Amino acid sequence: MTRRISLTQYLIEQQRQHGHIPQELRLLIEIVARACKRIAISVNKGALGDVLGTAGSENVQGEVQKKLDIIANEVLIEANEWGGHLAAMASEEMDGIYVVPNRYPQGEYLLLFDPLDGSSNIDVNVSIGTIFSVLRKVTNHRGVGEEDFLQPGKQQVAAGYCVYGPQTTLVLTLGDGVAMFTLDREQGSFVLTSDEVKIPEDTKEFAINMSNQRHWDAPMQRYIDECLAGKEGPREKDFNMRWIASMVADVHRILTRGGVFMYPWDKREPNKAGKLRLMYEANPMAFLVEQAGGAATNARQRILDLPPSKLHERVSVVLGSKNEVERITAYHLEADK
Ligand code: P6P
Repeated sequence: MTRRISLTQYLIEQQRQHGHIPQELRLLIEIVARACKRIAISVNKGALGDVLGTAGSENVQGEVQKKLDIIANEVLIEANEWGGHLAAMASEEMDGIYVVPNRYPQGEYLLLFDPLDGSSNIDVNVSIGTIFSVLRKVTNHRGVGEEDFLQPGKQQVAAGYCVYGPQTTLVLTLGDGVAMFTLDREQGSFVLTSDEVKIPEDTKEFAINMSNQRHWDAPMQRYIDECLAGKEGPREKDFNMRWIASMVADVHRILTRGGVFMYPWDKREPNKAGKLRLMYEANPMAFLVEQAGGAATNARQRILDLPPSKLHERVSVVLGSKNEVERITAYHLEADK
């Protein structure tokens, strides 16, 4: 039975036991968690809070911004800019980086986030979430630029997400396993509800947007065809399918009971590696999944090893139960020979 301790107590105990959580990183995580609580309040208001619908603008991805995308982005910026733990922030909703204003002290961390992932689900009341990734500012020159963010995912010092669903749950890794904290609305604090998150190495559940099937490359077609063939096919077992179209919700299911999630390369956009963003979607989710005993690749290489070339770089994603990710990756490498 997991001890019901608060996020603060958990972080202080982690700091005391392992000594690998500097005070500034603990402060950063607590501030991000507080920002997620504020975002949850806006999300939960729905139609009562004039937060639904589109904002009448587009983000750097060319996607129509929802009102809640912008609200969530502003909450995260305002919560984190004054604390002195950050040098700069980067967001799916902003073209360039946000450097902490000179009126505040600059810290040694870089925070990246997708403030509200899955926002196409907002208006239909399906789970959405905030994804975040923390890097250390490695260069010691005074200024900070976009190039400081372009570090491979294995450099992350922390990563997590908050899923706004039937429960509001914060899922976090600091490089020593994965813990889940459920928001206790009476206390107003995140309470530890799982501290030994482990993804089963095998699964019978896959997550992919099947409507794109005709656009995938051959190895991905092969893998999905084998899953659909079930007991009568080469896998000799039946599979189930889930697709929430909210990465946070699909990944949360996988961290909770296993499964494999795929958003593969698609011939409609041959020059784009994939739909999902490397720096603030794939990297944090890959860190969490690996810390929970799973695997994460771009169908060929470990996601956390990929050297980013630009802030909003896209990537193909295959993540979850280790043996399925390895099979999919093997099919792609075999086809490349
Ligand atoms: P599709 C949400 O927009 C997102 O970035 C991920 O959260 C989700 O997994 C994916 O896109 C859904 O994409 O093409 O199925 O709508």
